[in-house]
Amino acid sequence: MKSHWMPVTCLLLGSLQVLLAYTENDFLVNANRKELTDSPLFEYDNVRKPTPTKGLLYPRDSETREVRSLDGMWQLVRSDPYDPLQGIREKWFMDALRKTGREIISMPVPASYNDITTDNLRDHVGTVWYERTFFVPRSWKTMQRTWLRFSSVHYSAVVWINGRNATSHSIGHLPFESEISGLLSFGGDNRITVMCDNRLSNRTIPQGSVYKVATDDGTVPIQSYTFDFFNYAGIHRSVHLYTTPLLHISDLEVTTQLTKEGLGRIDYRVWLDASKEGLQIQPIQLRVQLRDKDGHVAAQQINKAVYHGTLLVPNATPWWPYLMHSDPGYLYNLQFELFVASNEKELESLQDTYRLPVGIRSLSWDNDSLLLNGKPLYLRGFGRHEDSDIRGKGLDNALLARDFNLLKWTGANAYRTSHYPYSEESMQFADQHGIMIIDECPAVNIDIFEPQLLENHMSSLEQLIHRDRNHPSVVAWSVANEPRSNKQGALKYFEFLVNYVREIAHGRPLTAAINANSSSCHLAQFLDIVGFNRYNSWYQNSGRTDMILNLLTIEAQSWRDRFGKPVIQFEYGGDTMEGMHSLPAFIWSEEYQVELFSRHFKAFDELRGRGWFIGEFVWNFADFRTAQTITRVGGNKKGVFTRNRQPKEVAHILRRRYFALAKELDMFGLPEDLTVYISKHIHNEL
Ligand code: GCB
Repeated sequence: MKSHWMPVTCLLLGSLQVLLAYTENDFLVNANRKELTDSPLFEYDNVRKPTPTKGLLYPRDSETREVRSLDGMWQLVRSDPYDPLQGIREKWFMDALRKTGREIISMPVPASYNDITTDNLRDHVGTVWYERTFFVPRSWKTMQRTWLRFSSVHYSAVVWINGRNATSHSIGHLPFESEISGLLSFGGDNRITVMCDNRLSNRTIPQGSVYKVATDDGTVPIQSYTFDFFNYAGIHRSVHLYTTPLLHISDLEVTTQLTKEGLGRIDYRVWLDASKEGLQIQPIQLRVQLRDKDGHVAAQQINKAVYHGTLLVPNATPWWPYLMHSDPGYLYNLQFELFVASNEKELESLQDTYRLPVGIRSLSWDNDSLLLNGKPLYLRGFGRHEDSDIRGKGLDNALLARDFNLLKWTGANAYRTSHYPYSEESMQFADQHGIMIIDECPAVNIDIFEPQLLENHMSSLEQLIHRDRNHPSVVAWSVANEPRSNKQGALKYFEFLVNYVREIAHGRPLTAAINANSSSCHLAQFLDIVGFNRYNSWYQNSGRTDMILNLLTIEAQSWRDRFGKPVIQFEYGGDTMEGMHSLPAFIWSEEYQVELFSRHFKAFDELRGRGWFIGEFVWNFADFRTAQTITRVGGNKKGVFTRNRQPKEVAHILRRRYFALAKELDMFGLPEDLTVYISKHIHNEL
């Protein structure tokens, strides 16, 4: 049995380390990024690999566990941007935040805090403090442990329960948790306080900088970053309390395979964890049962004192992507039950149960293709953002459901989680609907390569892979988006990074979205699939849709010739104001977006014929908010859908292409509403 019980002293040490990161120096040295871009070349021999994360199973009810949501209305206090650590010095966590005398703002969780109020909280730099109270029943005190789990706080967080430090974490979009049994008042009211810091530095993932500017009202700190989306912050995803028994199943890992004959194979590994009292409990056996959608047992295994094994599933129902099978996204339920010796001699009692949805499929790749269940894939989809009006990057189930309906309406079969890990709920949705995911870590636009950045970058990938490794929908890990990979410093940095990620890749190929040229990129040589972003007839040759076909096919071929790997275009597109029309097409008009897409389609078809071009991804699924710049009208407008999730003209064209591909590649029938009646003589057909 492997225990990762962590004494409170350790937790405190962890928090202290996070707090130490918040010295003024750490941020203000970034003021002059230009100077730092010419940093020396580093050796990475002494770089520490991240300590593997543990636990963090998605909180699920079972006969041995309870889950409570702490979502709802919290209270927020903002710190002085000139003095972000005041609350730490003055110990604001020791009492209710209203005692600070500062303005209390009602703040929904989950949500970004930026677009909720009507004042400049939107552009706040530094820390904000969240607080709420909650009740814990008396019954939770005995025979179980209580855990506190955050699905994501951006960028970093320190958490206190009833004034005592509970946990801390940095890097947004990733979950963290901690046992809080020793900090709670059972049968009473409890207070949770969270300090959230949105400041980015040269060493955060992603990078950014804080510098001071002189304004009419004095000097103020400003945050700047090169990535093209708003740095929303706050408690972005759900907060849960959950209970486990004193000895419980703390972590699970599954890998699956499917043979040509239809035999499914599931290899699993189970980790147990015990509190001090739980160490006395004797595990007797582990029962692993695979149940199909109707609840029938498809395979099972009973292990005594062994916590890994293999289930064989004859005539398995495979997991298939959307539009590759009539029943896509088939999931089994894999049930883990831990039995222990009960008080009465020789009897066993159920100690813990956890159920994990599992899709059975094989994933493999070679120098030409990516294959699922032995079939070469052609990925057609989007780069996206978790972004919406008012909520910012806050999880919103209505938005999630709408987005998946739109994805399926367009006939897409994949998307990239540009440029950070998306919510766990969206990963579950992708599994259920058969949408394939290129799973990206938050390393967007990194450009100052150095050892501490590398440590954080590795950690972001370790946390991402640990969180998502059991999802059948994940078909590749993306290690970065548009790093400055033409710089000399990128070579050793990425060699080290990719070697590390290979050790933990859990059966997925590695890719990245690259914007350097094939001749100067130092990253692509380490990848399994080469992904590039290119804005032909937008950022280059603006207005010239007659300059796409040649340039694009020549570039894709150059990636292929240099690296000999499968190639994907991860981004192409152009900003488009909904409702703006122009004949002939003019940039920013809906007609221009249609023409630009259509020319790309032609290039993609030419490339598909060459046998190694395996995917096309539009930038972007929907319009999204960015920082304020003169090149963005209310945000980035490259969406096929508006920020409100309504189609631009191009959405109908893209839909026709994606369904045409489904028909051509997987013999799928076309939806009836794909074409409209025109006349007896003109068939608006595919
Ligand atoms: C890119 C970036 C993406 C931007 C996009 C654009 O290359 O990867 O984050 O939003 O270009 O629209 O400029």
